[in-house]
Amino acid sequence: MPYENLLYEKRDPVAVITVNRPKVLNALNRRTLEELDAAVREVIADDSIRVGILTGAGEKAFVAGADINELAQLAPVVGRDYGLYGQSVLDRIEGSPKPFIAAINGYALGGGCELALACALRVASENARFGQPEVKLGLIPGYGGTQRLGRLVGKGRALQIVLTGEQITAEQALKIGLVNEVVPLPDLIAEAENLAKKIAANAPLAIRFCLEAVNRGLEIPQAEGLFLEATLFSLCCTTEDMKEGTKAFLEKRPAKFTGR
Ligand code: CO8
Repeated sequence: MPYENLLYEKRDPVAVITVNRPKVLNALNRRTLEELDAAVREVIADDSIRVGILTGAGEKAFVAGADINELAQLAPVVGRDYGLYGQSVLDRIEGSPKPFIAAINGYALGGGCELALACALRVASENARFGQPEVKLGLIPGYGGTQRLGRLVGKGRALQIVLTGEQITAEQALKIGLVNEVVPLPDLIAEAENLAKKIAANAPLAIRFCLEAVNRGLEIPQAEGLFLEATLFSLCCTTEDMKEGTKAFLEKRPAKFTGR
């Protein structure tokens, strides 16, 4: 798919996806959402890519939410379908066998904050601002904000963000665990790449199963989660990478993982 509203850059083993509508602060319209869907599939399908980085064009916004011009026109049934479609794109990011890192370079509001929440890790620049301002538009969050935010920062903090619609700073986001790190804006992509490369140095199947165990584990009782962990652990024991990883450690050399 030729991208009109995204930049897709391969820097093996990392792919950087940049939402590129800076005139509207990278707001997500339907076309952009479809392109994001395609780009995420591209990351997942490409064997040379191990981690995806999501960011926004310019120095002002990551993504300032769903495109309000489109939202204003939505009829109920279409609105529901559109909401479900957006959720499915973000679900694909969260459920991806390869981690995505949000490199948040400015406003992450509404659907933009929700996009960041769907990623495995979030690195923010000092000027980043977070919020779920939907209530100011007569709406509620529609791309998972009522669900993922509470799971990440706790119910009380999530409700404060969702009910007030107010923005919080990068430092406040760090304090409540909404982001993993805060760095100066010029260092943002380098730091996201740095994290990505640390992850990419590890065994790909182990990374995949960690994502699965943590994500699924949060949705099921702990006893079932522990059972899932044991099952995935044993699956790791069948991989060439586990043999290589343990052998390399004992031979005091770096492991060469192949993802098999
Ligand atoms: N959609 C469309 N256009 C936008 C958006 C947006 N979300 N955000 C900014 N823009 C546009 C502005 O209209 C403006 O355009 P123009 O230059 O033509 O006037 C341009 O971007 C620059 O913005 P501002 O002039 O407003 O810049 P400021 O620095 O003054 O303010 C803000 C920056 C605070 C980020 C401000 O632009 C703002 O509040 N934006 C809206 C943020 C928002 O409410 N986002 C949530 C949208 S709702 C949502 O995301 C729901 C997701 C689930 C959808 C489910 C579907 C069914």
